[in-house]
Amino acid sequence: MKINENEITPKELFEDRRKFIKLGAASVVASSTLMELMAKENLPTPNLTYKKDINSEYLKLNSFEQITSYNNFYEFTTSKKDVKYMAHTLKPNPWAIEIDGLVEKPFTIDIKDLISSNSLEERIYRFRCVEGWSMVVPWVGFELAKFIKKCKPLSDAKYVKFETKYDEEMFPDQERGVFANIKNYPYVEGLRMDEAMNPLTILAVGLYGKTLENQNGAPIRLVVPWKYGFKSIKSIAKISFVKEQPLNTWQDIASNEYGFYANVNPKVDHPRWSQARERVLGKFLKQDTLMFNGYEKEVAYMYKGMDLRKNF
Ligand SMILES: Nc1nc2c(c(=O)[nH]1)N[C@H]1C(S)=C(S)[C@@H](COP(=O)(O)O)O[C@H]1N2
Ligand SMILES: [Mo]
Repeated sequence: MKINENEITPKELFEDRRKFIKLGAASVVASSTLMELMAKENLPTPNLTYKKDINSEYLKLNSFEQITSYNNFYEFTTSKKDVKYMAHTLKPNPWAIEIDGLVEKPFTIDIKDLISSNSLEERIYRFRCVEGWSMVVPWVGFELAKFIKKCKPLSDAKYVKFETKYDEEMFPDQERGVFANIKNYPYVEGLRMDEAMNPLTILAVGLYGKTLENQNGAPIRLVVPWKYGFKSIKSIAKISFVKEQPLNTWQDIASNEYGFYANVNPKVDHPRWSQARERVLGKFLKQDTLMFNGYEKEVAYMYKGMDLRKNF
């Protein structure tokens, strides 16, 4: 699969796929290259146009199958394996996103317009859940900072608050509330303005070149790679610019266990388990968890002088 261009379109990829399907049929010996090409056939058909990530760290990607089959999305169920079978009730199109709070002028934008008004790029990031598992995901999206500039926040906007859509037909647990933990739907998350403006923070609309599957937070979700996964709120319907630090869903549930910052930190354990190591999806052995999930160089300056044990 030779793609030299920086810009790749679904059409180019598709034609490339056809080429090696032909190669496969003509080939008698299953060479390792051929096996690799065939493994790549498990990829979804891409439908987004985006700039590729050069993957300068040579991170090994988790498969599309892994990323889309093991999910935390409590609006459906607490069973990570079942989310994908339940998520069909989510209807991500049309989908309005409301911008309000401390901005020059509140507005609403549909996901289609939001996507077409931003050039998309791939971001290959480590993703670490507070529960101790992790993966590497090729997200497709755009920098939140670029969108924030268009929102024209006022100078007293110190935090950005995100909310998942509230719709009992789409999200069965919002109505039933049987999965105990979350009583106060919708799911809420927040970032300090500098964290929201950090170039690593993205709004993701796809992965592996395809629009997000429902189970991964269609049609748009936050991705903050140096923080535990629960900060990366899914299926966002509202973004508010606020003065005070928002109370996020997991703080609301157990503030002694989940803080506002939730920066990945191998030295600060969860009260009930160690955070020193993690299991990458699909791997048997655990590996060391990295400070700020491996993004220390890019983000540590924002927390200088802060006690990371208190501000967990
Ligand atoms: N709305 C909403 N967003 C959410 C969650 C959720 O339950 N509801 N779970 C969080 C947690 S704990 C994790 S680890 C990630 C999981 O993302 P993934 O399923 O795409 O891997 O989503 C986060 N965003
Ligand atoms: Mo998580």
